[in-house]
Amino acid sequence: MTTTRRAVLGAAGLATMAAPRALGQAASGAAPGAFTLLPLPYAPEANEPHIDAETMLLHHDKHHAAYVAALNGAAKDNPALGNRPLHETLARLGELPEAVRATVRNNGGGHANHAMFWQLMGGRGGQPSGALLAAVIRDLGGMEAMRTAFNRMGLSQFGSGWVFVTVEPSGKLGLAARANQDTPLMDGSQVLLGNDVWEHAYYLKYRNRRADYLAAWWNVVNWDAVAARYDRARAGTLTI
Ligand code: MN3
Repeated sequence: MTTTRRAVLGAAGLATMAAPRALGQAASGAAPGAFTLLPLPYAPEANEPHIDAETMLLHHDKHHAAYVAALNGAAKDNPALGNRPLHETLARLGELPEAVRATVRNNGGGHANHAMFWQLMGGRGGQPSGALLAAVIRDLGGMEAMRTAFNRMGLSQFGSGWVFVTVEPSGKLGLAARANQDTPLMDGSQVLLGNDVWEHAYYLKYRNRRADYLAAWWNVVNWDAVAARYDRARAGTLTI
Protein backbone atom coordinates (compact mmCIF):
# COMPACT_ATOMS: atom_id res chain seq x y z
CA MET A 1 0.00 0.00 0.00
CA THR A 2 1.34 3.42 -0.82
CA THR A 3 2.02 6.09 1.74
CA THR A 4 -0.72 8.12 0.10
CA ARG A 5 -3.32 5.43 0.63
CA ARG A 6 -2.17 4.86 4.18
CA ALA A 7 -2.61 8.56 4.84
CA VAL A 8 -6.02 8.67 3.20
CA LEU A 9 -7.34 5.60 4.97
CA GLY A 10 -6.00 6.47 8.38
CA ALA A 11 -5.83 4.09 11.27
CA ALA A 12 -9.55 3.33 11.35
CA GLY A 13 -9.59 2.57 7.64
CA LEU A 14 -6.65 0.22 7.93
CA ALA A 15 -8.29 -1.62 10.78
CA THR A 16 -11.43 -2.35 8.80
CA MET A 17 -9.90 -2.84 5.36
CA ALA A 18 -7.94 -6.04 4.93
CA ALA A 19 -4.76 -5.74 2.97
CA PRO A 20 -5.12 -7.24 -0.53
CA ARG A 21 -4.33 -10.93 -0.61
CA ALA A 22 -1.71 -12.15 -2.97
CA LEU A 23 -2.59 -14.11 -6.06
CA GLY A 24 -2.40 -17.74 -4.97
CA GLN A 25 -3.19 -17.06 -1.34
CA ALA A 26 -6.40 -18.11 0.38
CA ALA A 27 -8.82 -15.35 1.41
CA SER A 28 -8.63 -16.47 5.00
CA GLY A 29 -5.25 -17.90 5.75
CA ALA A 30 -5.85 -21.14 7.59
CA ALA A 31 -2.64 -23.14 7.43
CA PRO A 32 -1.85 -25.63 6.04
CA GLY A 33 -2.95 -24.85 2.54
CA ALA A 34 -2.84 -21.11 3.07
CA PHE A 35 -1.01 -20.79 -0.24
CA THR A 36 -2.45 -22.22 -3.43
CA LEU A 37 -0.96 -23.20 -6.75
CA LEU A 38 -3.36 -21.66 -9.25
CA PRO A 39 -3.65 -23.40 -12.63
CA LEU A 40 -1.88 -21.90 -15.62
CA PRO A 41 -4.19 -19.24 -17.11
CA TYR A 42 -3.76 -20.76 -20.60
CA ALA A 43 -2.92 -24.11 -22.18
CA PRO A 44 0.67 -25.27 -21.66
CA GLU A 45 1.29 -25.05 -25.40
CA ALA A 46 0.08 -21.42 -25.55
CA ASN A 47 3.64 -20.11 -25.59
CA GLU A 48 4.88 -22.39 -28.36
CA PRO A 49 7.18 -22.26 -30.22
CA HIS A 50 9.08 -19.87 -27.94
CA ILE A 51 8.46 -21.71 -24.67
CA ASP A 52 7.64 -25.39 -25.14
CA ALA A 53 4.70 -27.10 -23.43
CA GLU A 54 6.87 -29.64 -21.61
CA THR A 55 8.89 -26.86 -20.00
CA MET A 56 5.70 -25.05 -18.99
CA LEU A 57 4.23 -28.19 -17.41
CA LEU A 58 7.37 -29.15 -15.51
CA HIS A 59 7.96 -25.59 -14.46
CA HIS A 60 4.43 -25.03 -13.15
CA ASP A 61 3.39 -28.50 -11.96
CA LYS A 62 6.71 -29.52 -10.39
CA HIS A 63 8.93 -26.51 -9.66
CA HIS A 64 6.29 -23.96 -8.68
CA ALA A 65 4.28 -26.66 -6.87
CA ALA A 66 7.33 -27.50 -4.76
CA TYR A 67 7.70 -23.87 -3.63
CA VAL A 68 4.02 -23.76 -2.64
CA ALA A 69 4.29 -27.04 -0.73
CA ALA A 70 7.37 -25.87 1.17
CA LEU A 71 5.76 -22.51 1.94
CA ASN A 72 2.66 -24.27 3.28
CA GLY A 73 4.93 -26.47 5.36
CA ALA A 74 6.42 -23.36 6.93
CA ALA A 75 2.94 -21.88 7.46
CA LYS A 76 1.84 -25.03 9.25
CA ASP A 77 4.44 -24.38 11.94
CA ASN A 78 3.98 -20.58 11.83
CA PRO A 79 0.25 -19.89 11.26
CA ALA A 80 0.80 -16.12 11.19
CA LEU A 81 2.48 -16.58 7.82
CA GLY A 82 -0.73 -17.68 6.19
CA ASN A 83 -2.68 -14.83 7.70
CA ARG A 84 -0.47 -12.08 6.36
CA PRO A 85 -0.46 -11.17 2.66
CA LEU A 86 2.60 -12.72 1.04
CA HIS A 87 3.96 -9.46 -0.36
CA GLU A 88 3.95 -7.99 3.15
CA THR A 89 5.80 -11.01 4.51
CA LEU A 90 8.42 -10.70 1.76
CA ALA A 91 8.86 -6.98 2.46
CA ARG A 92 9.56 -7.74 6.13
CA LEU A 93 11.52 -10.99 6.15
CA GLY A 94 13.67 -9.69 8.98
CA GLU A 95 10.70 -9.89 11.34
CA LEU A 96 10.39 -13.65 10.90
CA PRO A 97 11.94 -16.13 13.33
CA GLU A 98 15.39 -17.03 12.07
CA ALA A 99 14.48 -20.72 11.91
CA VAL A 100 11.92 -20.11 9.16
CA ARG A 101 13.37 -17.05 7.41
CA ALA A 102 15.41 -18.79 4.72
CA THR A 103 12.55 -21.19 3.92
CA VAL A 104 10.13 -18.29 3.46
CA ARG A 105 12.64 -16.23 1.52
CA ASN A 106 13.27 -19.05 -0.96
CA ASN A 107 9.79 -20.54 -1.23
CA GLY A 108 7.69 -17.45 -0.61
CA GLY A 109 9.85 -15.63 -3.13
CA GLY A 110 9.47 -18.59 -5.48
CA HIS A 111 5.67 -18.59 -5.12
CA ALA A 112 5.40 -14.83 -5.68
CA ASN A 113 7.79 -14.82 -8.63
CA HIS A 114 6.11 -17.70 -10.46
CA ALA A 115 2.54 -16.54 -9.78
CA MET A 116 3.53 -13.21 -11.35
CA PHE A 117 5.38 -14.89 -14.23
CA TRP A 118 2.48 -17.08 -15.47
CA GLN A 119 0.09 -14.15 -15.48
CA LEU A 120 2.10 -12.02 -17.87
CA MET A 121 2.86 -14.72 -20.43
CA GLY A 122 0.48 -16.35 -22.91
CA GLY A 123 0.48 -13.25 -25.10
CA ARG A 124 1.78 -12.29 -28.50
CA GLY A 125 4.55 -9.87 -27.63
CA GLY A 126 4.62 -6.53 -29.38
CA GLN A 127 4.51 -3.52 -27.15
CA PRO A 128 2.21 -1.75 -24.71
CA SER A 129 0.39 1.51 -25.39
CA GLY A 130 -0.85 4.44 -23.39
CA ALA A 131 0.48 5.24 -19.94
CA LEU A 132 2.70 2.16 -19.75
CA LEU A 133 4.44 2.86 -23.04
CA ALA A 134 4.91 6.48 -21.99
CA ALA A 135 6.52 5.33 -18.73
CA VAL A 136 8.84 2.92 -20.55
CA ILE A 137 9.97 5.75 -22.82
CA ARG A 138 10.31 8.21 -19.94
CA ASP A 139 12.15 5.96 -17.47
CA LEU A 140 13.85 3.22 -19.53
CA GLY A 141 14.59 4.92 -22.83
CA GLY A 142 11.93 3.09 -24.85
CA MET A 143 11.07 -0.52 -25.63
CA GLU A 144 14.25 -1.46 -27.47
CA ALA A 145 16.52 0.04 -24.83
CA MET A 146 14.49 -1.65 -22.09
CA ARG A 147 14.65 -5.08 -23.74
CA THR A 148 18.38 -4.74 -24.43
CA ALA A 149 19.23 -3.77 -20.85
CA PHE A 150 16.86 -6.37 -19.37
CA ASN A 151 18.30 -9.16 -21.52
CA ARG A 152 21.84 -8.11 -20.65
CA MET A 153 21.04 -8.22 -16.94
CA GLY A 154 19.36 -11.61 -17.31
CA LEU A 155 22.32 -12.97 -19.20
CA SER A 156 24.87 -11.74 -16.67
CA GLN A 157 22.96 -13.00 -13.62
CA PHE A 158 25.37 -15.66 -12.37
CA GLY A 159 23.64 -18.96 -11.68
CA SER A 160 19.94 -18.99 -10.88
CA GLY A 161 17.85 -15.87 -10.58
CA TRP A 162 15.42 -13.44 -12.10
CA VAL A 163 15.42 -10.16 -13.99
CA PHE A 164 12.64 -7.65 -13.40
CA VAL A 165 11.09 -4.38 -14.45
CA THR A 166 10.10 -2.70 -11.20
CA VAL A 167 7.84 0.14 -10.16
CA GLU A 168 9.83 2.05 -7.59
CA PRO A 169 8.20 3.77 -4.61
CA SER A 170 8.67 7.05 -6.54
CA GLY A 171 6.51 5.66 -9.36
CA LYS A 172 9.41 5.38 -11.80
CA LEU A 173 10.11 2.16 -13.66
CA GLY A 174 13.44 0.47 -13.00
CA LEU A 175 15.39 -2.68 -13.85
CA ALA A 176 16.65 -5.19 -11.31
CA ALA A 177 18.23 -8.63 -11.23
CA ARG A 178 18.06 -10.90 -8.20
CA ALA A 179 19.67 -14.24 -7.28
CA ASN A 180 17.74 -17.40 -6.49
CA GLN A 181 14.07 -16.58 -5.71
CA ASP A 182 14.67 -13.11 -4.34
CA THR A 183 12.36 -10.38 -5.56
CA PRO A 184 12.34 -6.57 -5.46
CA LEU A 185 9.28 -6.99 -3.21
CA MET A 186 11.88 -7.70 -0.52
CA ASP A 187 13.27 -4.18 -1.02
CA GLY A 188 10.06 -2.15 -1.10
CA SER A 189 9.58 -2.04 -4.87
CA GLN A 190 6.71 -3.47 -6.88
CA VAL A 191 7.27 -5.92 -9.71
CA LEU A 192 5.83 -4.92 -13.07
CA LEU A 193 7.18 -7.98 -14.89
CA GLY A 194 9.97 -10.49 -14.56
CA ASN A 195 11.67 -13.32 -16.38
CA ASP A 196 12.98 -16.50 -14.80
CA VAL A 197 16.59 -17.28 -15.74
CA TRP A 198 16.88 -20.51 -13.75
CA GLU A 199 17.99 -23.28 -16.10
CA HIS A 200 14.68 -25.11 -15.47
CA ALA A 201 12.96 -22.26 -17.33
CA TYR A 202 14.73 -22.89 -20.62
CA TYR A 203 17.14 -25.83 -20.66
CA LEU A 204 14.93 -28.41 -22.42
CA LYS A 205 14.58 -26.24 -25.52
CA TYR A 206 17.44 -23.76 -25.36
CA ARG A 207 20.08 -25.89 -23.60
CA ASN A 208 22.80 -23.48 -22.45
CA ARG A 209 21.68 -20.65 -24.77
CA ARG A 210 20.19 -18.32 -22.17
CA ALA A 211 20.56 -15.33 -24.49
CA ASP A 212 18.31 -16.97 -27.09
CA TYR A 213 15.70 -17.75 -24.43
CA LEU A 214 15.77 -14.17 -23.14
CA ALA A 215 15.32 -12.79 -26.65
CA ALA A 216 12.49 -15.21 -27.52
CA TRP A 217 10.59 -14.70 -24.27
CA TRP A 218 9.43 -11.22 -25.28
CA ASN A 219 7.34 -12.88 -28.01
CA VAL A 220 4.98 -14.36 -25.40
CA VAL A 221 4.54 -11.36 -23.12
CA ASN A 222 0.89 -10.37 -22.67
CA TRP A 223 1.12 -6.59 -22.62
CA ASP A 224 -2.54 -6.21 -21.66
CA ALA A 225 -1.78 -8.19 -18.50
CA VAL A 226 1.33 -6.09 -17.83
CA ALA A 227 -0.65 -2.87 -18.36
CA ALA A 228 -3.22 -4.09 -15.83
CA ARG A 229 -0.38 -4.69 -13.37
CA TYR A 230 0.91 -1.17 -14.03
CA ASP A 231 -2.53 0.27 -13.28
CA ARG A 232 -2.66 -1.68 -10.01
CA ALA A 233 0.87 -0.58 -9.12
CA ARG A 234 -0.12 3.04 -9.59
CA ALA A 235 -3.29 2.51 -7.55
CA GLY A 236 -1.32 0.85 -4.74
CA THR A 237 -3.19 -2.44 -5.11
CA LEU A 238 -0.59 -4.61 -6.85
CA THR A 239 0.39 -7.44 -4.50
CA ILE A 240 2.75 -9.88 -6.18
MN1 MN3 B 1 11.24 -21.10 -12.14
